[in-house]
Amino acid sequence: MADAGGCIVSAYVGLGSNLADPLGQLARAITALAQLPATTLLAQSPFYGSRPVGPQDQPDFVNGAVRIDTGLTPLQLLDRLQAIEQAHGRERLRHWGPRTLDLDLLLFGDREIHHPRLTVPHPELPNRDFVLQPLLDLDPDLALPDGRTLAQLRKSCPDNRLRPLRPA
Ligand code: A4P
Ligand code: MG
Repeated sequence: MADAGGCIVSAYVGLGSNLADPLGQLARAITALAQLPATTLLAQSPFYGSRPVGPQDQPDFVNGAVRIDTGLTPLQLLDRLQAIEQAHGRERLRHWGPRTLDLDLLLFGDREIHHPRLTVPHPELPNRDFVLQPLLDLDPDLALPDGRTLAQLRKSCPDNRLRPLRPA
């Protein structure tokens, strides 16, 4: 466990794509996540189609999430996620705009992280059904570090017309 801090933490990564074969992008990203050092891919959610949040002049998204155990630190993991995004041809053109692949670190154990490069839990998590539903598929009892359950949050978050695309 060369670059690990010594302890293994359960983390959740959200995946999104709305360009260049989104389903294929997510499938290849999950293969890349499974190959990260000091990391085990434990489970993947079903994939969902969703209406875009943000600019509406872009295609619908495909979204999903995975659960991993990792010995990487949160910033090491973020670096790895961004490297996978780059390898998938990610261009940062427009905030909340279209993208080949977006990997967000949603939860990192029960830690709250406030760093210039990284906020965990992901700040938009409570507002996004396309994040909450895949997380609930992975663990219906998940809660934020502040105690709010994802099941509660799911009931009050906006509707982005989620539709299951295929079983995981
Ligand atoms: N960053 C801070 N915290 C995190 C975190 N927890 N995980 C920083 C990942 N990155 C984090 O991200 C900008 C910077 O956020 C990174 O450099 C990192 O240091 P970005 O991916 O380059 O930019 P962005 O995606 O335009 O902005 P942002 O705020 O990350 O957008 P989101 O939240 O990723 O939302 N609609 C649907 N239906 N489905 C989607 O998946 N996604 C987005 C993007 C918009 N609308 C969507 C979807
Ligand atoms: Mg992002």
